Amino acid sequence: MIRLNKDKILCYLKKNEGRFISGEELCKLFNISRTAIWKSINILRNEGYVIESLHKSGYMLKESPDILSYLEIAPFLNTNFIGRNYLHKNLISSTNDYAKEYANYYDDGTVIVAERQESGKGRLGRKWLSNESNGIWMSIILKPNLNPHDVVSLTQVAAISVVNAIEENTICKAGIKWPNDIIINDKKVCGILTEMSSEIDKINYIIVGIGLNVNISLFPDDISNKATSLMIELSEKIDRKKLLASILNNFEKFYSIFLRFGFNSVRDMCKKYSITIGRDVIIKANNIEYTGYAVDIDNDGNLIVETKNYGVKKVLSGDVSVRGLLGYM
Ligand code: BTX
Repeated sequence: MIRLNKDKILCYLKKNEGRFISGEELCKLFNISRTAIWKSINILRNEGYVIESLHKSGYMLKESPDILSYLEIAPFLNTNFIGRNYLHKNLISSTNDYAKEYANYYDDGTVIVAERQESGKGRLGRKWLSNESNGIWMSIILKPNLNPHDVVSLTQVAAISVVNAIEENTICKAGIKWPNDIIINDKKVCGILTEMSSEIDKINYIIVGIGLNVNISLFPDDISNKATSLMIELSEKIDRKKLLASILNNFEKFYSIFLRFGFNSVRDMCKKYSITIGRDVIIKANNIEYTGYAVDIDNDGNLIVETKNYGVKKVLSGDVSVRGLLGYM
């Protein structure tokens, strides 16, 4: 993974944070010239690293920038395959679109992270605000041996991973609006967009796109009443690196359980965090809209809704609005 001189040097400076490392030591260690060292240090400085240099003492790393590169998140990552192939982009149109374009070339578990997206996507052609470097905008490429029908439940596996990561890193209480939104205090803090390429009974690949609002301080008027960020909820900046690694750690754990034992093995957790069960809901699916009361999530991950006019309905997908404090959301 670490191929570039600047990355090797950065790794070494990180290991020795707070200590000067001489140019000579770096030259010997990586078998490169002093000019190459100096060039690499300048590249790192341009990336935002604060590196002090002192004549005769060498270089010391003083501060790392708030970026989600592999070297920044790796110290917190304890996965075997999720995120071990990792692409970090400064600006991209959409991590999901990029992942779809190159999915055939990348390994199972590859993660694409962007600092900013120009055309972040929600479901059904909707837009996802993600044009600044203040959230976690990423896609995970998966190549499981699953039936295409299981993909709805996979979205919920991603959702419980995000909720657990939020719990591990903050004091926020987050819930899941079935199947793909993470909600805090009745507002959306994260959306999940799962896309796939499949044949009738075989999946070629699945892209799980996760958009988590971390350090956004203000939303545009059109979504300010329904969107929130962790920073807004906590009135403080959150460490995106630890949070991202924590999402991937949780995802590998729950995804592995899910692949081995099926959705039933994570169903209790999905129910525990659900803000949909026990609430009035409006379902929009296939151009039909109906109201009802959400009673359960079944063994396959479907939402079970008791309706007035259509009896008990099993909802496999579609847009679900939940009645909350601020009306339906
Ligand atoms: P969704 O269709 O459920 O939600 C989209 C709707 O949410 C928008 O129509 C808007 O009302 C509102 N919205 C837009 N931006 C935000 C935001 N930042 N926070 C809260 N609400 C917002 C949810 O779709 C799925 C979103 C997935 C986003 C990720 S980011 C990484 C990956 N790449 C990509 O292009 N999409 C996914």
